Amino acid sequence: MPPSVRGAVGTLASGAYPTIVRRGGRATQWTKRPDLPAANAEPAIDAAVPVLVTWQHPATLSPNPFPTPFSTLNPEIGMTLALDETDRAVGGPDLPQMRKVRTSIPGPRSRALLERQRAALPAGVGSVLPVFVEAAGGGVVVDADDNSFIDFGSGIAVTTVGNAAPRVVQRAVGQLQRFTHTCFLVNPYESYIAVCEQLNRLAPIAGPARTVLFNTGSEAVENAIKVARTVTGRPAIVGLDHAYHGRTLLTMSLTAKNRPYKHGFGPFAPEVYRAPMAYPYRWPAGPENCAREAADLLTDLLDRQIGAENVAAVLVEPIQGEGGCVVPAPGFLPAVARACTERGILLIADEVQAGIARTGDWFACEHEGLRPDLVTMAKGLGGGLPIAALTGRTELMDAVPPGGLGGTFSGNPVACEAALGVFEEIERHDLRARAIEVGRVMRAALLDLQRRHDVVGDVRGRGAMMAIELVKGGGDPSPDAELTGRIARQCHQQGLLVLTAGSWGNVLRFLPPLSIPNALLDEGLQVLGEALAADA
Ligand code: PLZ
Repeated sequence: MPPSVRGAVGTLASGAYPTIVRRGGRATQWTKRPDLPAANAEPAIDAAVPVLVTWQHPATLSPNPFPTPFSTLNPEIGMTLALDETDRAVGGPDLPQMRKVRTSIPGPRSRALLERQRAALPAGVGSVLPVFVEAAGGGVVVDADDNSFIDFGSGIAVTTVGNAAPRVVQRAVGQLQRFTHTCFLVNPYESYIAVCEQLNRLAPIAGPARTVLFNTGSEAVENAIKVARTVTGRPAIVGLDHAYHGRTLLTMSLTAKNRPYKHGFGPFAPEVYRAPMAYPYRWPAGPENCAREAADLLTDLLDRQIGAENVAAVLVEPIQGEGGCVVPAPGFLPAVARACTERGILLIADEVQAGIARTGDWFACEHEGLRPDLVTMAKGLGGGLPIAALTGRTELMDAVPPGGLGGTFSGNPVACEAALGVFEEIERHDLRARAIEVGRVMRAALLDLQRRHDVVGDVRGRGAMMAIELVKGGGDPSPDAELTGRIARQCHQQGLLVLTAGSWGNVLRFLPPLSIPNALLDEGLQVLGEALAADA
């Protein structure tokens, strides 16, 4: 295999010309350039698509085409390319869109890598499915043994626009060539501002907004609380049962579930309180009473137990992710918002998982017309690169004095470009509409499964954020985590990547990338149906 270089290709500089261009599926057009020798040709490449290119440079054509260090080639070809001796797979939407299981799962290469992992990493780091990834894109994840999985996980709702999405890759690669880091606190750059401008425009905030960038969802939530405490001068933060907000001390304290997130890690941050979640399927007095009763319990917690004058903010996920795609009973969130407004308490919407087009709108808050004071986001924002944001009403965000918000890597320029690429992908492919369509297809299939299997206790979610809750069945709604684990494993064996969730580990959730082709979406749901039929 000749050495090759790989990268996002723009216009090729004259003097350097490719001899081979490989892209996953689509045909590459070739057009001759008169100034090049007839034997060579320059491909007219869709600038948005990353391709695998094998180069011959005029200076190095023979006898060995590749003696020149690539660092000297790079300026001439005008892009960042990595030497790739092994000719590995290229990800993105051109990856063959198919389910393919050709080894046991995990296969031999993944098992060998898992051995290395066990020898090098602590036991506390686990994986849902320990197949080691080589490439991903469209609706598939391809592993080191050349198995191709249908992706119903998106790396936990991150690659919403698709893995290695063309605009994300192209922008990130372009930025890597210019500069990789300055620290925005030292020298600013435009892309950071462009991301903030977009989020100020898109976020469901009433009136003018400001945005600050971070690296992780946890960090965004931490900073939302810093802002809320600064503005109100109050200490207490109220979260909800079944919530997940992160693994840092404060966000872990706000996370509801003990194992595996909190056990042994206390003492936790003080002034964190928890109200019941308006969880319709498990509300004792039935879903019809859920919103009102849950809102009453929240106000009782605020007024009687904590004292509203001590509460800085109420923190809610508009759809709970790790909690099992729990959509709050309709009316609950608006009631929470009213309760907050009446008491001078800020409402923070944690849109880290549900935001950025996943549920069919830019933000899940929009489904109930919610206008929170502060919104956190991460995951889908960077198309796979680590970036997070906090957007809030201007007068709140400006309350923190200069220097009070920041971080060495926060708003890294490569991640900012990736986020701009995400916005472009969402607009270009109308991905909000796509999320609604994906949700329609999934809901219909899941409701059908519920009709056929009484262990499917609940079907819920919005857009491309759907889940089923598995129970004992036969009228017994007790959670069945064992069954859930078995179904997940069976799906994995059959080449479908699904995630589990829920406070009792009995939820299967489905978060496909919006770039998934319909045929794969249907096939994935079919695999799930077969797994249920074989077990339940
Ligand atoms: N808020 C709503 O879903 C992250 C956690 C994966 P970070 N959820 C996935 C794991 O087990 O660590 C999440 C979330 C909501 C905050 C976070 C935290 O985001 O980027 O993982 O810090």
